[in-house]
Amino acid sequence: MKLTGVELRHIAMPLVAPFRTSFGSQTTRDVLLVRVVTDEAEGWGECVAMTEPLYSSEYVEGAADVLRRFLVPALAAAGPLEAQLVAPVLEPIRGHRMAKAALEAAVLDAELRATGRSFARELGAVHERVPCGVSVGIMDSIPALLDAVGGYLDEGYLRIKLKIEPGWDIEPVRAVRERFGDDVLLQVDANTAYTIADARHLAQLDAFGLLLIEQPLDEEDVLGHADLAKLINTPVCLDESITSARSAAAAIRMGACDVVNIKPGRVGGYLEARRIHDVCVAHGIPVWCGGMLETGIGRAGNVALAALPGFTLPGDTSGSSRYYRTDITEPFVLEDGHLAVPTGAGLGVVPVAERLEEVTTGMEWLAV
Ligand code: OSB
Ligand code: MG
Repeated sequence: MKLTGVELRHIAMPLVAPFRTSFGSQTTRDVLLVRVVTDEAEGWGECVAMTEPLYSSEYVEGAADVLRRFLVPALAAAGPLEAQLVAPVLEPIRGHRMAKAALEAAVLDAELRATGRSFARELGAVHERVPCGVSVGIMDSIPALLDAVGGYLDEGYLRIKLKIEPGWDIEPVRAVRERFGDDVLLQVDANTAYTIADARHLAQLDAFGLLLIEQPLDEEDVLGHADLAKLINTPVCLDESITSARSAAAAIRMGACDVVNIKPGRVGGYLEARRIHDVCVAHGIPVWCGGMLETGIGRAGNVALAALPGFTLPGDTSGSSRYYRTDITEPFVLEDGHLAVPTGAGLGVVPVAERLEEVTTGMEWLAV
């Protein structure tokens, strides 16, 4: 394929309810979409960077800047366009994995559309539908939390993840267990809000039979997670710390994770996400597909990835309605706690033009 140009499109998507984590509260999701146009087809990618650099160092305007100034020019200068070559071509530019992932996804989508293959087929999916969990934000009160969890269970979600932080951890977990019973698949996500000094406190979670505790400590504190894993019985899962197949291999060898959350956007793309999956499978480490409040564009790819054989735990692959009243694509709808893996060429979904116009806040065309 030959690259014709790249569109960077900013959209603002109102969330159905505020989403609060240990790093902040959000009411709107600002998303950067990348549209790659080639001589054969066009493709879409969604950048998972958030408005502010609070989950990771990347943020929407920073991602747009590095795409405009460095990534797109490097790709344009590289000769024939091929998804497998995007990461190697961009490798000299350090970091910026979320920006790189969006560009690679768009190229992969274009390539697969041109050849009529799906993301699922290309990545090695083995299931036609994937079981879905839901990530439940920090609430103002326990009754509000129980209402929210009860609503999601009624909708059919097969696993509940509670966001936790110091002051909102043991009691909310206890309350959910008491109300909904021991059979509910339940896990927690701290988004780095604790230190190793909290080990004894976190060991109180052992009583509740959680599937895992996600990223309790700092992104760089992989060794701390290995120490913590020896002090608590709840399996330790890494999210923020896993940035590549190499970092996953090191974390596993160190004993820092029993489980891995794979987010394609965080690790530089779907192809690196598959390599992380392969490393984890080889080590007997279960993986699940994380989320970053994606629109239907990112969700389509995530659902395809979640259908690989090593994804043995339900992911944060919720239905569109968990996040948005109106998605930019045809909505992903939960059926019996599952989402169907798209089968069409490429991502199998495209933005609905009128809907996209409604939410667009800025657009820029990078001609090649
Ligand atoms: O840590 O998994 C996380 C959302 C934004 C940033 C980080 C995280 C999350 C979620 C929600 O937990 C996942 C989702 O449903 O998309
Ligand atoms: Mg997380």
